[in-house]
Amino acid sequence: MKLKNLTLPLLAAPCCLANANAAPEGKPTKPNVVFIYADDIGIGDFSCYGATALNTPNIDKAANNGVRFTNAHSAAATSTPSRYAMLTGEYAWRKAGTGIADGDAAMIIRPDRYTMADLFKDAGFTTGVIGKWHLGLGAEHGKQDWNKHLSPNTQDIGFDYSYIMAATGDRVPCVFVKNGLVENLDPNDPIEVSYRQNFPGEPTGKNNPELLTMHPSHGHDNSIVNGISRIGFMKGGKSALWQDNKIAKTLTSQAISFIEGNKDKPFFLYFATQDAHVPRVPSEDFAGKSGLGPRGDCILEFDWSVGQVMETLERLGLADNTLIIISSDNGPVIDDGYHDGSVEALGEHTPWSVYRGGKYSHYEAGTRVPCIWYWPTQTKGTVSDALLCQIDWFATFAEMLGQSMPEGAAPDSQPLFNTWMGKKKTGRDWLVLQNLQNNLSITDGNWKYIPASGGPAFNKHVNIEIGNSKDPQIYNLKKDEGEKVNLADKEEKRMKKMSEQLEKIIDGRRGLPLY
Ligand code: NG6
Ligand code: CA
Repeated sequence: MKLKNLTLPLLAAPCCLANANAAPEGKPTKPNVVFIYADDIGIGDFSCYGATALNTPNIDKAANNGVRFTNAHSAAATSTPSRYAMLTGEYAWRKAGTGIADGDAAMIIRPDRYTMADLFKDAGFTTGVIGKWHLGLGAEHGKQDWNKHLSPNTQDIGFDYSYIMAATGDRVPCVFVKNGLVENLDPNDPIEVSYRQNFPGEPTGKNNPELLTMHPSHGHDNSIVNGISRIGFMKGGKSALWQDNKIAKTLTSQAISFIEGNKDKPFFLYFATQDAHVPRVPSEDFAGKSGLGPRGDCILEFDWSVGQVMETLERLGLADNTLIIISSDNGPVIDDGYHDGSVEALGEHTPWSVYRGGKYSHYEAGTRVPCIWYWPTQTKGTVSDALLCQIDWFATFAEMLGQSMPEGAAPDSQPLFNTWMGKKKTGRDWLVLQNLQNNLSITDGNWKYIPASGGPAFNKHVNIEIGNSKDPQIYNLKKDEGEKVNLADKEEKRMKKMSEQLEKIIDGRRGLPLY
């Protein structure tokens, strides 16, 4: 049975939802929500978080008038599990098949799952997703016919409108999918996709490096699209291929159109940009502008996208009652598979701020991401160091909307609206996080415990400490934010307690008061 069929009576019926702008007497009402998700952008990458080599004025404006979080986490150190957890309110490690998804993965969130988009829809909002998806499409892995309507798709899990990249910029198929259909496809040039083998006669990065404009540093040597070799093989669909230097502009104009088209009714927009994931190909307006190579240029372009959204909301008179959230799906990485000059140009810039690790990592820089909540009439330019996680947005939105959820929905999500609004100082008591190998850690208050596990301590390709170790680790984050001193020898009792706590959480929600 569909979970969503179990919906309890609404606390606020959709009929009672006024247009976001029609708030009586300036009282807070249900705001529009625009959630702008960056990809692989770190907590040290914006000027409002202390970066001096980059200037991000639009994001800074949101921070200066919103709430800037210093201890907010994505649920995982890579994209697919972070996004899964955020949209379902369930830790990704509870569900098999939520690791980094191939471009031909089947839909990971199945239609019977009650999602954050369903919640907004039930509350009377129009819902949209624009940008990087990376949570699979279609019924069966590798069995999609990309020339037909893909089903199930994002519209089956609560999004009224979708304009998405199936997976990532570095994975085939390199096309946009609009409401389940590949955009601009010529039926005489059908698309074929395989993650197992090449199509006869098609060039690859491995065999034809002379055709490349950007060379892989590791992996990424399969099919060549726009002079860039990708992960996976594809053939055909020439008219539908995206142009890499136009992705940010295309997605931003999609976001603007969505807002314009829904200006008279409440809306929820999940705007998932591809900046600054590889391959990094900024538009000509930003290429070379940061002095930090393409990664820095893409961060500037991300800031521009944020500015475009803000300007649109202001122009339409919606800004005062729109909650803008800016965050990232995991921590930073500099060389994630292409020689694009970003390593050489990095200089003194520290995308990971003072934290250890980066994307893929157990350490703080894996998941401690930039995060800003900005609702002009309700937030005031504060900084919060509460322990928080994107997994909590689901229950927090339910709280904000006064909307009940079906039983069993968003099981790991905690409603913390006042904390996200900067009105309360405390957040979660504890938080479980996952690294690339889906190994878990637990943070409780000031302490972080990383159980012993298999898997590499360091990945030399990306030059990041992944943090796996055959020995347990425990850090006092209050005294040692850089996780430099492993106190395992001194904190045996605490580790035992935290280990038991983690086991209980893994074991299910039995006997453990989660909220
Ligand atoms: C890795 C890719 C990396 C990136 C990552 C997913 C290789 C060698 N590396 O497997 O480039 O695509 O997957 O990134 O293929 S994420 O931000 O979408 O999780
Ligand atoms: Ca990512």
